[in-house]
Amino acid sequence: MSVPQPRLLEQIAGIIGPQHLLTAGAELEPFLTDHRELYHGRAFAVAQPGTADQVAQLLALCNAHRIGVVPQGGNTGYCGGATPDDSGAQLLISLARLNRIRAIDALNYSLIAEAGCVLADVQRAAAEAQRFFPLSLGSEGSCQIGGNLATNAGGVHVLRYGMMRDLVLGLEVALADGRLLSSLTRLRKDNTGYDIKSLFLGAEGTLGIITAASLKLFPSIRAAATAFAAVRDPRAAVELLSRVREASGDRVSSFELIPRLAVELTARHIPGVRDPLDGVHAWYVLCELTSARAADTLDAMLAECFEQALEDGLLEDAVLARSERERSALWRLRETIPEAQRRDGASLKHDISVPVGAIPEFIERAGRWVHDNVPDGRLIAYGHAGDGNLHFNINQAPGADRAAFLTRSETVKRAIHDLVREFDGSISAEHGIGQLKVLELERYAPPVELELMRAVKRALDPNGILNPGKVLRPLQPEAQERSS
Ligand code: FAD
Ligand code: 2HG
Ligand code: ZN
Repeated sequence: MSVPQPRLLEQIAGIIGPQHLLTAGAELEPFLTDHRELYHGRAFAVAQPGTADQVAQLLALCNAHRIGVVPQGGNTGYCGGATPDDSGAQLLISLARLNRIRAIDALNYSLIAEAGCVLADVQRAAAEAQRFFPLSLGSEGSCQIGGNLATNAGGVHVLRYGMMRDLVLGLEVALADGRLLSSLTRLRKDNTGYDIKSLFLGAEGTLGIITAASLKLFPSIRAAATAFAAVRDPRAAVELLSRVREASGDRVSSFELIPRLAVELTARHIPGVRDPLDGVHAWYVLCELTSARAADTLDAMLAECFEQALEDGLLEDAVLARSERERSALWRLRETIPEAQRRDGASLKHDISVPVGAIPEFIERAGRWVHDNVPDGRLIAYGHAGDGNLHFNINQAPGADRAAFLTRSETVKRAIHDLVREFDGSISAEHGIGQLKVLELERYAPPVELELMRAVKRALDPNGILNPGKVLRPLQPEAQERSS
């Protein structure tokens, strides 16, 4: 830091107002640990700007003094991307005060939201305008649009509507040097040169700080059919997905795979959750069809498809939600799996994807490896099967020693990720890289892709002030790197 701290703090306070600058230890604490409690960092202050211009001015100041900044949204990320390092030399910038919906254009099916808007508030604003914003995650009550954009979040509607990246029309971004990129276009067609906005999506705050976004909306959902079904095995689940897609004219919006253990853990640890089916089954799916047409008979469509699947031996049992209450009970089971896992003990998590059709073989081979090599762990492979995305998690078995179990994490990760590579899959399907997977990215990304990522980082953040050490290791000065 090339400027004495008191002077710097004065300058920051001058930009955002002293009441929005936190410096006392206790005030900072909630910002310094990630949601999973994997990381704890330090920061010399937390700045809470209230406008995009203030964010840009903060960056100009930090760039001039070579001060690292860490953007933070709802702090629900899974990879430690929003947690500062332990130097105490970084400034954490919380986007929470940038929380206005700036505009809704119902005819254009779009809205403009500031980065600090909570996802659930954006969904609500869309609904009030008789429109639908489809991004949906278990953390939607606290994660923010800026965090969703910066991690390119996925969730339970990707199969139908795509990831966050697919829902963006334009962005406003504060750049490292203090310029504000103002590209909040509402256009659906615009082929004027490089798609610059896409650089910031999934960049986890390493290329710029997103201050607002122009987002796509869709027709409101007016009919839904939700079923919880016991399937013979993951192969049957994948076959069922393809049948339901065909039979429903592609109205499947969610298709989540759930193993028996996840049902048991949620029923045990989460108040109000119960097993929706009689009998014990090894695998289940939560399948939802939706339509914008109130007259669509989705229940009948799903029931017919399931009857055939029962006859063909793909399904063992199924229940259809008959009311909104039953529907949310099924979703509660699914959405509380991470919490149930946490309450049950330590877990080793792998957010992986493979082509949808390869899911059964992946589970078979990786599951066999876990069975043979992790005697103190229990596999809970679940998640967004419709997108080929599994949360291939392993929980500590009852009675197992937590510390001893956790020492396995490197070996297990290597085996799972090597297998993912064999399947042409991804070692981070939807949670990003953060600080958790920097070395994994280096290991598995194609070398040319890594070179291009470093070149982009250098071009947009030559002084390396933006979220240093996240996604990529801090870059060496160019000349040094070439000669090394
Ligand atoms: P943070 O955690 O605050 O930040 C995440 C990253 O984005 C950090 O690198 C941070 O520096 C950067 N960042 C934040 N705001 C900005 C900004 N304005 N500009 C630039 N960079 C910024 N994720 C999924 O993809 N799918 C799921 O289904 C899913 N389910 C979840 C369920 C639960 C119960 C929980 C706790 C988390 C879940 N997540 C899921 C992970 C998490 O909610 C998402 O990654 C979410 O998008 C993070 O948003 P956030 O606002 O909390 O971001
Ligand atoms: C989900 O789909 C989240 O519930 C969390 O992405 C996954 O905890 C996990 O592994
Ligand atoms: Zn997920």
